Amino acid sequence: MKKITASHWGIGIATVQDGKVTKVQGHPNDPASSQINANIADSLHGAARVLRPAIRKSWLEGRANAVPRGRDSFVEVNWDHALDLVAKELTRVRQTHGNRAIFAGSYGWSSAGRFHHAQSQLKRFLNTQGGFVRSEGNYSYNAALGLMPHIVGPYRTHVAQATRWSVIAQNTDLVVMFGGMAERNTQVSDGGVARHRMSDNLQACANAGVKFVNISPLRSDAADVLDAEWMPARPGTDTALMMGLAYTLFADGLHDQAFLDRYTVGFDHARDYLLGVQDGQAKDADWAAAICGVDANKIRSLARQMAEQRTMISVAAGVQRSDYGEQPLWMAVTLAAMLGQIGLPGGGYVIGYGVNANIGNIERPFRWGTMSQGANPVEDFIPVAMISEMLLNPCGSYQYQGQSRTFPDTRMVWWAGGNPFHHHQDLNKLHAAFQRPETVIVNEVNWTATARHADIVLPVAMAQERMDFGAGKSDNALVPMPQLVVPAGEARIEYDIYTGLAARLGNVEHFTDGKSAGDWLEEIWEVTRQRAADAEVTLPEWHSFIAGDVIDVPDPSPNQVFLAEFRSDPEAHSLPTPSGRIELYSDVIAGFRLDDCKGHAAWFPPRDVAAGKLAHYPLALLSGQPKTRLHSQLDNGAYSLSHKINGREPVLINPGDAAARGIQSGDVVELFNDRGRCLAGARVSDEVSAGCLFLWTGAWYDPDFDAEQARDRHGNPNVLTHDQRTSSLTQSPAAHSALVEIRKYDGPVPTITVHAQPRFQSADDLDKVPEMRAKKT
Ligand SMILES: Nc1nc2c(c(=O)[nH]1)N[C@H]1C(S)=C(S)[C@@H](COP(=O)(O)OP(=O)(O)OC[C@H]3O[C@@H](n4cnc5c(=O)[nH]c(N)nc54)[C@H](O)[C@@H]3O)O[C@H]1N2
Ligand SMILES: Nc1nc2c(c(=O)[nH]1)N[C@H]1C(S)=C(S)[C@@H](COP(=O)(O)OP(=O)(O)OC[C@H]3O[C@@H](n4cnc5c(=O)[nH]c(N)nc54)[C@H](O)[C@@H]3O)O[C@H]1N2
Ligand SMILES: [Mo]
Repeated sequence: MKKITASHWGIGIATVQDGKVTKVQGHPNDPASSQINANIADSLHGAARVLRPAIRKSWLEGRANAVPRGRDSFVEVNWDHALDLVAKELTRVRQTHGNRAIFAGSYGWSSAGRFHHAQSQLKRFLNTQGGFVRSEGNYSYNAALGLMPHIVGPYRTHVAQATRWSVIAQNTDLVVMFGGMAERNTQVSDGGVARHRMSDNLQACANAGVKFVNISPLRSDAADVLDAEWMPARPGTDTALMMGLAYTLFADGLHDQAFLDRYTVGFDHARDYLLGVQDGQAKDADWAAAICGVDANKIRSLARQMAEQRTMISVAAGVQRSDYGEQPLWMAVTLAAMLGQIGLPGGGYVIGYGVNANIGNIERPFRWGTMSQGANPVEDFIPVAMISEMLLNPCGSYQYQGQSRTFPDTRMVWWAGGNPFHHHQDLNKLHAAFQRPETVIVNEVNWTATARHADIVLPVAMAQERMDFGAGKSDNALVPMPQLVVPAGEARIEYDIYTGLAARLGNVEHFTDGKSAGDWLEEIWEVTRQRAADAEVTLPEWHSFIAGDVIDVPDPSPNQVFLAEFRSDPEAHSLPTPSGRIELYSDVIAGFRLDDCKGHAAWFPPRDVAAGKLAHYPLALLSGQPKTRLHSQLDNGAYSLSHKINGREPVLINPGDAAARGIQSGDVVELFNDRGRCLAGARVSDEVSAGCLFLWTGAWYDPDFDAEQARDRHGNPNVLTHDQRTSSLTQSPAAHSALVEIRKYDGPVPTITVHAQPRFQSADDLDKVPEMRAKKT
């Protein structure tokens, strides 16, 4: 039997046999379906599923710190026991410390589906129980979220307005890509993507003769079809390179003064900085070349080409996921403003092309229905990437958006639908931070490292084990997601878990509104249908939709040009900035008087470099998104495993760097710095520039606590990254700025343990636990 399913990476057609999904293929109407589908079957029925509720042994024994979280064994219990424990613990924490002691930011992508969205379910439940401390922002483009409103406008709105690729194919001569445009990342879109259009759109650009320059440590960040000129710069030096370009424009009189006068404020500050009026340092092409490693003549020549032609400046989100990540964004806007092409078809800048399948390709014509999360009585939040800082510094102070704020005193952490031991930086620090709370609850489908750091693990159903519908946040399709198989073991849908908890806590109606999961689905669909009708789109009723195929709805703005209206009339369509114009100098940010973000774009060397660490750790570690999976999801699936080397995640190393260390393709290698170490599998390739290593994110963290620095056996780059964040303006993650060294690993290659079940206590041992003796029947 074949049935439809949906994931963030696209629609799948699943073959279901004897109650199991045996294969998932792409939808026939998808021009470039994702191979990530090939991970689903093995992981869904895999050895790492959480099958029953489980409690950490020391916590259950009332000796919570006897064995650290992450190293302890677990005791499986029945659902009644687990839900009683959670209800009791939630009540205790609320009564003793108040709801501000509960952190449930719960950042993460979880899986597609409008209703069974893990974070929304958890938040709705906790909002009915007095609330929780949330997190603000994301790991994807947080510096943009925090900076752009000051200088041009809200980032999410703006990225949805990105100039379309069809417009670029028709109008653009030159696309200069800082951080490239990794096609592998356009497999994915938040909430789903029905048709993968990027390959066709890039092909159209190539056919039209658009020239591409790829400024990135990875040659493959530009699709082969583009035949891009590869101009690798040292990681973290894009701001300096852009300044060299900007200086050249100014020195040659190629900047558009009329545009600057009419549409921007503060160019004089940016110009003085470029000229070195205050610090005596001209930021010219020679200065830039010494920092970024690109030849000064190439920089000058590129600047002139950009001024002579219709040029689109593109900045990949990854570029801002680095030290002082606000600066390349601000400098890209400054450079684009100097070129004066902002708002023209195919000119100007876009930040975030390639960050998902749909940016510049498609948008949704109306908003989909959703289940209300209710209101959170707790107002407090933390910037998302301050999780370790918050746990390690209860009541400590920190800077954010010009404010001095105070961390809550967290006693309980609840995570549903995210994997912080995948996504956060400096995992040894996070491991220490996770020892601090009194209780950690994790809802998971698999025994990830995050589940292994919990006290209470609640097993949840995967997308194929529940009924839902898919609709991407920026996609123009609606996808039925019928239930394909029954949940593994005793796993439950999260709605039923919270219903059970709310019943124990005496306010079940508050959570359910008297509805079952099925009732909610029909209601959310009806809202979607109504909004469609308002947009003159007719959708079928629920029962025929869920039994049918994907439904495409129209693209609302196929020819959109970013900031075209502002350009046509900057008064009538002023920007939502303090001046209404593009702020190349921001009085607001200057007024914050921050050491790490001035009132205009400025150059700051990456922190590890500035600290002199190159002497010991000469290689820059990049850790972008993996081609073979979504983050850490389904890492134990066939496609993900097929790319591993001797069971480890592949790390790309340039032939020169490999030869200098006696490393060959296929070797198990050890990457290390003063924060941590991990094993990986070497892939020697001139696809990565000299001086750089590229290790994909998402191999499940598998620490060997008996080894030096709790070496990770598997190849998770976040044991090596730092947790210092971009700047005190936005406190964004800065994973791409880490220096490391690598060597061939000669020791015995350890077995990967994290793809199997954790250690459970045997029944004999259980009897020694008084609580368990009482519960055993
Ligand atoms: N070094 C480095 N680190 C990075 C990045 C980088 O570039 N470099 N990129 C960052 C970025 S951009 C992001 S977005 C983050 C991603 O970080 P995350 O979003 O945390 O990563 P995922 O692997 O998607 O985690 C989702 C988890 O939810 C679980 N899950 C799936 N469905 C459900 C469900 O229905 N219910 C529940 N309860 N759980 C479910 C999955 O098993 C998985 O463990 O990583 C960041 N980390
Ligand atoms: N297959 C797949 N696709 C995905 C995801 C996934 O997990 N798997 N995750 C999705 C998510 S949540 C996000 S946020 C997006 C991320 O999308 P991006 O942020 O665009 O992706 P990254 O891979 O982090 O970074 C892109 C490239 O930037 C380059 N880079 C890094 N640092 C620098 C630098 O300092 N200078 C320059 N010039 N280049 C640099 C790296 O070579 C890297 O390949 O991808 C999405 N798409
Ligand atoms: Mo992301």
